Amino acid sequence: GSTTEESFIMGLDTKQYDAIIIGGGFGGVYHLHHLRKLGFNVHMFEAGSQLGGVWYWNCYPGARVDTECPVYQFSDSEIFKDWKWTERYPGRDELRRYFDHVDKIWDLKKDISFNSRVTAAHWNKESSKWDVTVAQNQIGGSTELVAHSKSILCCTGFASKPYTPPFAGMEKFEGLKYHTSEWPQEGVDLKGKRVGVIGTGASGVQVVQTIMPEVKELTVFQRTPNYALPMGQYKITDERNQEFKKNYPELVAKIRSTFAGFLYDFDSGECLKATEEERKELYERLYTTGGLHFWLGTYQDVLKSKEANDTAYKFWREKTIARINDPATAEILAPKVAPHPYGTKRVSLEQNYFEVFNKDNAHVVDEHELDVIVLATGFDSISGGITLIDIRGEDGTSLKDKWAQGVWTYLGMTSVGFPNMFMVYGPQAPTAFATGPCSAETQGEWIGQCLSHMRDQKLTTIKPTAEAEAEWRTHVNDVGKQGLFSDTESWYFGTNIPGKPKEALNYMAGMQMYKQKVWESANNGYRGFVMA
Ligand code: N01
Repeated sequence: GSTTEESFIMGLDTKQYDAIIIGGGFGGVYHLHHLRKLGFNVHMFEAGSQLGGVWYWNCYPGARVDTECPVYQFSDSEIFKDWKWTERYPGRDELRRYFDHVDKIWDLKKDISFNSRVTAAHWNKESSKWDVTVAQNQIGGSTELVAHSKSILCCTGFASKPYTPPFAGMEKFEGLKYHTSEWPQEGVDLKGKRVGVIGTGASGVQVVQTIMPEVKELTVFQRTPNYALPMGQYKITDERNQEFKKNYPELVAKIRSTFAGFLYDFDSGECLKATEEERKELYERLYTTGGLHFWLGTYQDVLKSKEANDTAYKFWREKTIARINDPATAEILAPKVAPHPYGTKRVSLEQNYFEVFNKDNAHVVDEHELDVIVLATGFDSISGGITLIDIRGEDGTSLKDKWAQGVWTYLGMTSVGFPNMFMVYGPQAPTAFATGPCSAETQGEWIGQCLSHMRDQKLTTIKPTAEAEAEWRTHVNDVGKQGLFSDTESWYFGTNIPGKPKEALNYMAGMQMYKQKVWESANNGYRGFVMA
């Protein structure tokens, strides 16, 4: 019989599936729904006790998305129909509620095991299936189960493996310390405390501006300034929600046509060809629009030419130092000489971050006595969440070992030696250069069609060829070397983790080019793959 019939006969109790999804964020949730709709027997394992992925774990004060609504959401109008956003950039709690709402509409929970961390996945040659080991935490202890599946989907997100640098003497610190992504779900009382925040990325900026009013003293340890832009937050009224809904098909079509899955694209002009006035006018408009417009909506050559880039940095710096009272502090937060080109590290959105440093009890420094340390020190990004799992392929080699000197994938979704393993929102795909939901849906449609094709053709395995994989790796890294990004040390290239090879972890040619590439393969008999 067909694969679905087989799974059905075996029954759920034997833990036999067509697909096991690892992780319940945007990627996992979309794939569970989509593959189930296509008739597959799918099950999700999620380490947390609720859906949301990063939006479950990152409950630190001020956690909020940097993508405005109605972009950071699924395109299904059934989901949007009875949902209302309250803010232009929704906060973490609202996003968590959104996941509960999605669960209600798509009826997901019946196929999810929570508090269930996938620790290993080994390809079983005899059965041509994955044996998946799951550690389940329940009240009264933890148990381990092994489930079997024809395919596995790593929907582990790009920021699921927190990174804490090995700070000398940290073990002697007697106060409380938390990494932002491991913040206690019940919260931490910071009132009257001397708090230190290490790291000024997106997480650090949000923590700093949020906890300032309650702490006694705030010390921010900055290694590199964050060229943060004003968020331009505002309330979303009922009327505005209605407008979104009325125009939703057009909005979705637009989102699906842009470079990064936003509602806007880079400006079509060229910075170096524009006059001083034209440039000023554009920068002013993008900056005051709020959000990431002054980054991903500006002239494209700003991210490619140093000369163009300098004009953007100068503009940003002037705007920023005007908000900081003390010139020495201003020089730390927005130095005269840019430490790296503008926008080549992730630009964050802030609400009153720079004003925090006008308070007498806030400092940016090096050494201090503290009660609480907030580790906003980032993640072993993009590949770290996948290699955290002991994944072993055809010849028993682990994916972690295969990737020790660099990431190898074909189309950012598959890897030689690991049949029927798909990665969603992982390395060598648009991932951090596209919005999460847009990536999830783009890759989900491809994976869904691929698995359906295999079912129709009665095929058991799909694996990429070594040539196709090598070609993709070269292409991804060639694209990564274009422009100014690769000159800057950042998690985009893995250089935030000591010993991690420097390489393009994202496919930076944009979502449209990515779609073209993946569908070119599918439409040509899954070129670059061997199916059997
Ligand atoms: O992590 P980061 P993050 N000594 O890696 C510093 C998404 N996100 O959690 O820049 C001293 O960006 C490090 O300094 P430097 C988003 O995509 C989104 O903030 O390496 N400092 C840096 O300042 C984001 O980009 C949202 O010099 C050290 C900081 O720690 C990604 O997740 C919210 C150090 C790490 O910043 C990661 O953001 C939050 C050391 N040894 C996250 N090691 C929203 O949508 C590291 N640092 C709003």
